[in-house]
Amino acid sequence: MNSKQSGRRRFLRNTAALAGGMVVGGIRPGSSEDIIKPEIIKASPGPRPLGGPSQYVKLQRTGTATQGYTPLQDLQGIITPSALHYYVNHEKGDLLNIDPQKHRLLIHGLVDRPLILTMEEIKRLPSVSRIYFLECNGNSNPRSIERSKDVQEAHGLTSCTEWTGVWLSLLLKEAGVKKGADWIFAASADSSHHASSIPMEKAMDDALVAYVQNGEPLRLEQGFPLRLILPGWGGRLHIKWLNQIKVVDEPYFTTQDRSSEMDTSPAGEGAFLLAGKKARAWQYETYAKSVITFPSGGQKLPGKGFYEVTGLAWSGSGAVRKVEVSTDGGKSWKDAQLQEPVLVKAHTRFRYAWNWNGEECVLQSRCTDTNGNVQPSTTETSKNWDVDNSQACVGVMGDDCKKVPRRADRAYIQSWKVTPDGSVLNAFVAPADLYSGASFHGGGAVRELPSEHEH
Ligand SMILES: Nc1nc2c(c(=O)[nH]1)N[C@H]1C(S)=C(S)[C@@H](COP(=O)(O)O)O[C@H]1N2
Ligand SMILES: [Mo]
Repeated sequence: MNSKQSGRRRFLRNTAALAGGMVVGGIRPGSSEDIIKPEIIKASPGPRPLGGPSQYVKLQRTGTATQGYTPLQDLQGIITPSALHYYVNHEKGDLLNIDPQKHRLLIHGLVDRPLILTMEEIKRLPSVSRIYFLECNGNSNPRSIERSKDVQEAHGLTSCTEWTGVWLSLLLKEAGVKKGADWIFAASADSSHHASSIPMEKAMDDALVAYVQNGEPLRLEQGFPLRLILPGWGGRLHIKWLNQIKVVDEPYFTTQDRSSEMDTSPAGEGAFLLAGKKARAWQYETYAKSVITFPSGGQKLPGKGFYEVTGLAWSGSGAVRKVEVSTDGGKSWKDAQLQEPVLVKAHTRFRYAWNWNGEECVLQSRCTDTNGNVQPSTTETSKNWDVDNSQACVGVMGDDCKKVPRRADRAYIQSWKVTPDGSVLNAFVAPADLYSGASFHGGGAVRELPSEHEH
């Protein structure tokens, strides 16, 4: 017996054991007659265009001109292919078409030596490649029962790729940061004038000025030819088409700083008033989070028996330490298997062997990160964030359950309900009265904040 066969036997034996001795669903005995001869496609002479998927593979970013969702349900491992990376582009969703020869990065402000760098000059510097996730602060925002039925539209504003570039700290040291310069202002030339304020501490820590994604130059949607990567921090800060870094002594309260990600929470230090409520200002790190990608909303299980439940977990403040899975709506939890590599500020794949008895059940996953942060249930979420949960909706989101949490409350545990016919549905449990239906960026009116600086 060759090792492949014995390996396969072992796999089937283990799987059968996991399934409690039941026959693994969907696997039948076969013979060589079962093998089908495929059609052969003639190779065309000369160089080929960018590789695309087989005609039988339908992978798609759903969404709109301004935001596109990664099809998490169709992917495995932890790397998001560049062409499927989620995107968020403000204003009309315009993309910049930049000639890299002409692109420049200006580093100025409170520095000893203002610099203007060409792409060539940036690429000559010592480089580094790291795998990091990005997550839009607006991710996991239930939109409507139609829009949030699957994991892609419910949680697909997150992706994970390998970025190559130079540490921002290297560029800042080259320019020489002056004393008292505690912030940077990072900007692009896009039509929405996307810009953000970032503390110097982060800029000097692991901020990356990236020009390569998964081994190839950045895709247009990801900010070709140059972007900022702020590992673990909310997506809106990762300025694409980066052309300016100004070293400053205080935050600039850009439109995005003001309108986007100040979170309503129990009063924190330096809180501002956001729509009449105290808001936690400068909440940068994304939360400990996970979601089951199989089985997930919109999928259908062919019948009872063995399934490998799988999904992704991540945390903006470190690595994933543990993922637990519940198949009974959170009554009991068991540890899932974390698949290597388990990287800091990267998606982590988890797997859980499950034998479905064919009865209705609710699947959930819960992430704990290396700092001890635990992903909250929706009820815990509303408690943590001091919001009224009295009209919470339980069960599959329906017309009577339109009120959903906003912003940071969105690290909640996702529930997928499996019905006896194998259908998988979004069984979201929503704290009520939190969401007005306004779009997530610039949704809430910001009050009593310092006014925006002139850039
Ligand atoms: N110049 C520019 N940078 C930008 C944006 C933008 O609209 N313009 N969108 C931001 C937001 S809100 C997010 S979530 C991330 C998304 O990065 P991606 O489109 O590469 O996924 O980019 C950020 N950087
Ligand atoms: Mo975003």
